[in-house]
Amino acid sequence: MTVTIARQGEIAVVTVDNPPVNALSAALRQGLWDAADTLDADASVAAVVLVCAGRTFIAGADVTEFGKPPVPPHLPDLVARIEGAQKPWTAAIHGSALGGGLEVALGCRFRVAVPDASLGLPEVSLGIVPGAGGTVRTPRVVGVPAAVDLVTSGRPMRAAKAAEAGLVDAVIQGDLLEGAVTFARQALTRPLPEPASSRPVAAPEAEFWAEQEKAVAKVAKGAAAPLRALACLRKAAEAGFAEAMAFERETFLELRGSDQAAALRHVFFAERAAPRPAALRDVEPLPLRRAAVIGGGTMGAGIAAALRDAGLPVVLVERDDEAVARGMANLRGIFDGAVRRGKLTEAQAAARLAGVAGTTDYAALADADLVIEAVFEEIGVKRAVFEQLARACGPDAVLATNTSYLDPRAIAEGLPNPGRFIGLHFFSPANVMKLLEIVPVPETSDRTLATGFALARALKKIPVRAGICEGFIGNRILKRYRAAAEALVRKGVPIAEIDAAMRGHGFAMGPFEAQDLGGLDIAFLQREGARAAGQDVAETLGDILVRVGRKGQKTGGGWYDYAPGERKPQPSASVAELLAREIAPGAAMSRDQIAQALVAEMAAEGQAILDEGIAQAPADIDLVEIHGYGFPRWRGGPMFATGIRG
Ligand code: 3H9
Repeated sequence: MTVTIARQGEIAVVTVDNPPVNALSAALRQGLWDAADTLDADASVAAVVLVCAGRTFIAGADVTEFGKPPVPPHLPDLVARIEGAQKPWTAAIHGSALGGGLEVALGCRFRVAVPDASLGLPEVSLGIVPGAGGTVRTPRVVGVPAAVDLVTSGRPMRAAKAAEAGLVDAVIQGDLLEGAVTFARQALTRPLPEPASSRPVAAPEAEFWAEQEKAVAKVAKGAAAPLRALACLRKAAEAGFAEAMAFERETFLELRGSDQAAALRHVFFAERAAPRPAALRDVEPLPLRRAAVIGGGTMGAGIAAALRDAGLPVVLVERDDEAVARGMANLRGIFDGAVRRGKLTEAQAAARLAGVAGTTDYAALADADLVIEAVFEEIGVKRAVFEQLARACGPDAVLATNTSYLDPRAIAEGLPNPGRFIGLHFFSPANVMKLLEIVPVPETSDRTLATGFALARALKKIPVRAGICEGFIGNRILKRYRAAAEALVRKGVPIAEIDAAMRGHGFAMGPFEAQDLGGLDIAFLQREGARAAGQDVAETLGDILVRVGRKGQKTGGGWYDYAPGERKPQPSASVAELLAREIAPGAAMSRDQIAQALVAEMAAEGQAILDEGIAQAPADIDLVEIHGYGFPRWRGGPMFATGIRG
């Protein structure tokens, strides 16, 4: 049974039990409807508490039903049924009340929640708007500005903040059910508040909406749902309840069938499948209690910060005292930045830093469960590190390299007990970027591999298994993307036009702006290294720029010029002159054609990567591009966008 009814005196307790997350399947909707009928008909019931079994309150509509025709009872009707019940319902919330779950709670006369509960309307992240009154009841309960934030950002809020906003009537310390029953009983002694649908809503001026539109569009970068949600909220503020409900429903149904919603559902399920690969289902990961990082540069410090954020104590090893001090300063910089942005309190930042022991002594690694090497990308340097690790670490410690371009097999060569070796490729800044490429060598044991995935879960990252090739999945596609963008420049498409096309497609930055920000010299040095090793690597346009010192923003110019202290790219006459001989005159391409062409190149490389077994599935490639390279989420990734699925 998904819905059961129990009694505590005159209070009826309706319990929803629909694992894993109590999603509102057709059976659950029917069960709640029947419960409302039963309890309305029972004169001995004075009030109702709605509570959920398992790890969470109702987490929303059942996303797996979205591709199918809707089955009655429809959610908006169910919410109205609960709101119109003859006894007041109180939603007792733990875990997450999201989307349709929050809409059901808004149909209840009261909402109470445990302190760590979160409440939100994340529909826009699925390419839709709330479809059961979320945009209509929320502003009536919390006011328009708070509703705009909840609905257009999709970000949930914690119970305390929800209580401040008026979304939650009481925060329950201690046992939720007991507290909710007491609350419901006491509420019977006071006059009942109006149901949400009957409450008035203060409509802001036109100017407010114009400002919100601008702000929402800026963040949405081409995603349709946030602006459509804003339009629903405006309707809710300016029209009557019934008209606003009809408008919301129409918008919901239209968006549910849209390409963007399909793409976002694809990403939703891919993200949930990624941390738990089927092949490792029965493999127990090794415990992760103490971690270590070798190298305190930007990458090493970022990895150490990520480990600390997950609560692991960290040993940071550098080659001399000065480098230890620099590494610790890098870490302090990261945590100070988090304090400035309001992500950590001073005390939390101090505790994070205090959990890092900087040292030059490999003996400090004796009891580490996991060591991640993030030293200079030079094979000799890395191998020397692993020789020391082999001596210093316990035989079961997982030893990982964060190399981005070297062959992990060469790094692991000669390592005793190589089953514990693995590549863990983080993206910079490592404490922020969600992607983690997990790169086993042939000797890597399943247990080590499972430990890599367990680490990703602990760090709240999206893990993707990658095979061994130059650049693994992400940087290999990046290389192709950049080469394709250069090829367009050679055909005469202006650099700024290509960047504008990719921004227009939903990327935060175009390929040339991004190189100017990150520096052109890294890829250049790599190509030079390959040339020095006798490989036939063609001269790129980027090479021409680096050879005259144009390495990007840090040298005042790369693909663009930059005024001193400015980050705004200005088309460069010197670049035009430097590249003049390489460029054929004026190929005309629309921005749309440019973006399509470049995404097609990414997908073609993705297909090659699949064919070679470097990636396991197209969805993995999509996750790499979305979480590591800024591919617009609402397009589903390059594979999904070009129809390569499955
Ligand atoms: C909506 O409500 C529209 C309405 O406004 C209008 C209707 C008319 N449906 O994330 P986890 C599965 S839109 C189906 O790993 P956690 C998930 O695939 C919806 N399945 O757990 C996974 O399956 P498996 C708005 C769902 O503890 C398992 O549950 N709601 C749904 O880390 C565990 O998931 C949302 O967008 C679903 N709605 O996090 C909420 N949700 O085990 C989306 C999850 O087979 N959900 N599954 O791989 C979440 O944010 C998280 O799941 C949650 C739990 C925070 C609840």
